Amino acid sequence: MPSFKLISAATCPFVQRSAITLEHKQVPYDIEFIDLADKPQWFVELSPLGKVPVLVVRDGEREIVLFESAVINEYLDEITPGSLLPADPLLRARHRAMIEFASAMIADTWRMGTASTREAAHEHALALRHKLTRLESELVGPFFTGEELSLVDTATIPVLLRAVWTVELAPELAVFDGLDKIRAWHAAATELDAVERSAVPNLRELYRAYLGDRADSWVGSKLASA
Ligand SMILES: N[C@@H](CCC(=O)N[C@@H](CS)C(=O)NCC(=O)O)C(=O)O
Repeated sequence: MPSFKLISAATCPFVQRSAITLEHKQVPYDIEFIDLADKPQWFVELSPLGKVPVLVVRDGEREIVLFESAVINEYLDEITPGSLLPADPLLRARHRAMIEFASAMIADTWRMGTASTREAAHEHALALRHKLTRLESELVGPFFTGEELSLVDTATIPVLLRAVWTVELAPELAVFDGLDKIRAWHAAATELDAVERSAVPNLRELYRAYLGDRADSWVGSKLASA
């Protein structure tokens, strides 16, 4: 087995996707946190897009730098027992598409949390809710395909966590109202050891503080009155 080093930023949902996959597949790894607001020069040279996650893979003589969470996760899945993607090529393609769909939800969630006005936050909340409503009709429960975790789960759980933390601050955004299977998905995810170990222990507080520190965030402004 190669050795792995995950380059992380503590609150990044894309990093958490890979960390959940590493933890769930019980792959040993080192982790190094960087400050994205002040990227170290070695990281700028290492990361082709200047983004986290980056997975540095040392395999014998080779050192290969992987980037893009979906690519990292598929690689980790391929080199470990028990696939987190369906065997059928058509379903596998559908799962890859749903992982991309989860990326769009990460964008909605970030925009909802950082929007400067109530109206804009509601607009992004609605966009997120539309996507979650689609998912509600497709997901088996408690996880995407049933009892077992899939790569769609490892890609979606980080956004479910952050969306819930955002709505805790501004319940009027009503993202999850009536979406009982999505709520159950979130609840099941929070019970997983792999999810707990994938993040720094105070991630919820860090995420809230990140929103609160943004002077222009309407959701963040709720922290002052929370
Ligand atoms: N498509 C990428 C997105 C990664 C991404 O956007 N990471 C953010 C942090 S959450 C980042 O590194 N941003 C730094 C920058 O854009 O300068 C993936 O799935 O890995």
